[in-house]
Amino acid sequence: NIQIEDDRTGMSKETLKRAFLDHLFYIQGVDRSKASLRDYYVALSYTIRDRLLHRFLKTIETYKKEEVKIVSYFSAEFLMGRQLGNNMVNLGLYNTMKEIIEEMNLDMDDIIEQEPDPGLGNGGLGRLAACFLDSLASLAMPAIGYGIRYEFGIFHQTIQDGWQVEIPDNWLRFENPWEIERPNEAVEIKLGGHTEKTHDDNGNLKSFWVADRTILAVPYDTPVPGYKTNTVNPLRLWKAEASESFNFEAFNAGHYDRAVEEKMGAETISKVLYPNDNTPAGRKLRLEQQYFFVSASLQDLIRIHLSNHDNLDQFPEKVAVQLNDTHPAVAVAELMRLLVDKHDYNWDKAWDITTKTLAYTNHTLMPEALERWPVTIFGELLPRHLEIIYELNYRFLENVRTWFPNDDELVSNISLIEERSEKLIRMANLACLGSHAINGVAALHTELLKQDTLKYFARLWPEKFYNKTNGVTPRRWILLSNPRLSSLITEKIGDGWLKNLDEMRKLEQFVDDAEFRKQWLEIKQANKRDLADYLLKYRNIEIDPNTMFDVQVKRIHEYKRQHLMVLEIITLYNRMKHQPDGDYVPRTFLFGGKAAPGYFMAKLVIKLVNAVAEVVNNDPDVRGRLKVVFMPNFNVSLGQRVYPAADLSEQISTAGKEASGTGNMKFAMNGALTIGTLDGANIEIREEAGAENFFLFGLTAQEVYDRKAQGYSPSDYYHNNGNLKGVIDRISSGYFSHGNCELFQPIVDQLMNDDPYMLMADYQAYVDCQDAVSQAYRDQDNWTRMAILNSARMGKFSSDRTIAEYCEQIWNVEPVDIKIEE
Ligand code: DL6
Repeated sequence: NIQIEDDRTGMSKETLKRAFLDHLFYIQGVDRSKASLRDYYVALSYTIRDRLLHRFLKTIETYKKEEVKIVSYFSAEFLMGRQLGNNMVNLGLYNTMKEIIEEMNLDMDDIIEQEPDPGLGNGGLGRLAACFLDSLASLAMPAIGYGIRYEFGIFHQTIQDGWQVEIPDNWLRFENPWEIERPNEAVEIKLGGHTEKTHDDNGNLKSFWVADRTILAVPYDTPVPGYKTNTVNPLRLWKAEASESFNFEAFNAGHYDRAVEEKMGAETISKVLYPNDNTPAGRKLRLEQQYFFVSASLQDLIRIHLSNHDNLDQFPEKVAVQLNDTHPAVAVAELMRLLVDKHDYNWDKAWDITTKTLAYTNHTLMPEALERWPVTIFGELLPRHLEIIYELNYRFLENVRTWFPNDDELVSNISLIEERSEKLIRMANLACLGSHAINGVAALHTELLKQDTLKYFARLWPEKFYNKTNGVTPRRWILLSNPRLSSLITEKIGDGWLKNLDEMRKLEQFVDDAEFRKQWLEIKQANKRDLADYLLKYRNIEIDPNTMFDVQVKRIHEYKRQHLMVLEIITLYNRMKHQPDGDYVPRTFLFGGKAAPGYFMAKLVIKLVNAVAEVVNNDPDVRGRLKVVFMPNFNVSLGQRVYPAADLSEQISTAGKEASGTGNMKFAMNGALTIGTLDGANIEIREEAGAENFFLFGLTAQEVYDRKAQGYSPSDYYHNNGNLKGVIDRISSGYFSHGNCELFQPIVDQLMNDDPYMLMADYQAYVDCQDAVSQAYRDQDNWTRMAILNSARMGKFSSDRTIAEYCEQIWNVEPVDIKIEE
């Protein structure tokens, strides 16, 4: 009996190699003499995809057969990062494939670099969704991610003359080997029009929707494998298409242009991701996008449910829908519409099903970031949903008034409608009303939601509130990004940490082992050299790996305070100019992140960083001791290179503003020490790492609040602090702007007059803390100890822990074993 492995599923080295060459020839149509790096990338991707597919189909078949409860994660953003490396890692094929590639005299990194980084998200919220999908599959939890297949993801950032310039991200220009189009499962989406009344079978008056536009939502599935499980869950992203290729009536009547316009209009809906982070775009097209993917996803779930149930009575027992922020909050009204108008449920039963199905995660405390849709825009697009929202609100406020008589403040704040000159629908209130669970993403954040942002709902339904501190997947963020450190960890404690990050605690026993610390330090040094080589090769940026890498990478936002770091840089610069003979710890300050294209102050901060860099980096007085770099186009793949190379992680937002942060976790896991405020998950990171292994500074959230209440006067700090005055004066004088005193005046004016993010109040504490950092860094051996303890104690911040909590406490779903005959 000779057993030959199937070329599409076999996992042995010989079979993998044969399959790879086969794909090169038959998919790309080239042989080795002609193959480009892209050809190799596509051939390798198909080789890996084949091995995902039979697991994928088996997973779906098992869910159906066993009628298990499924989590559906509704998110307008999934910032997945490159697939190839991650999929090889999760299938346990990375090392074997690397051997094959090297035997063919190729380089794995060069091949992986060919994949466009799919930027279908802005930052933390979208990346969290991607980490969650990895954890769900790794924990063998039945799940589907639902979102939008944007044709253009987040823009590509270039820097010209120090300013951010945006270039469209045409990530689908070449074929995407990871997605599978499923035209048979396309869904119709209605928009616009009006409502009419009719009588139902019992003679009751009933409203129905007469829409004036129909478009098609076509699903594209990307298989998401778990780490060393057979589970491969779908990420289903919807593309908008015209319901017919052309309006033939218009076409035949000679209106060819109108026929084409309609088609293009439909496709616009999934054309581009809005590049706003923590500030809603407020555009009609954005609402169309939200409704489009929510309606398609709910219809899909209902179709799946009805394929083995007679009705939707049991829907909440089989489906848990998580709303990732308010972007999918229209699901509350849409599920009601589908149940009442399409499936003939009475209002109360429909409401029971809706609230048992939905749960809502809030990701922001910034009041301006809470979505509110003008009733006019909403009603034009979704007239029936507006009626449903009014009806929900009427019934809800009636109850509130009986539960809390004469409390007008409560009623007006908890209402779904904000009554201004222009009426607005409060999407956060809609999400709270329609969900059985509401959660924040870090302990402080959840507390502040209860005390402030969502306090009226917390008063009404305290039992609905949960905290679910965020986490990140250790597979992408340690194993794939930091192979050297991963090998060392596995050598010391085995590979159990990859499935249970708490096992990293076992590393603590090696902290007193000088040889281990030496290895640790060498790995950090090698990672720093790698980043330096990469920046030189791909961005023409030179940095010295023998300096401290002090890094802030995240979206550019005033509350995150990239400009506080600039104030520190200028402070050091001034010091070095005044005391050239001082003993300074050489530092490279590295920045990365995108600003929303319409966010003037954030773009000016980027310009400021680059302007300071230009002066500092060209000043021979500070050369070798101080360098400032803005790394253009920070994205997931650059993050994978940056986190493992960092010495110091900057987490310096104004306390009470950052919901959680997740970059803070990635840095700490990879052995960077944190300088940070008591904000978001920093607080919990410090608790875990130990206060002695964390550089803390700044006002607390309560102090920020109190200072503002007392009347905050930022210019006092300028007048009372000579160093701060020196820094501000340097900026105002045009020193960094070729004598142009106007350029950075908006930043200076804001700091002096209003300073909403309290940089002036936190300045001295930050500078002192940075001095303590320098002092600590001089003792490399002790620094390494602290770094080891940071990594060892980050078990809590695995997204596996977060997901296990959601599964148990909010979704009520269980792992499902997927059996594969190899
Ligand atoms: O929860 C993920 C992530 C948090 O870590 C960040 O602190 C928070 O700023 C971010 N929130 C958003 C909000 N966008 N909207 N809407 O991205 O979520």
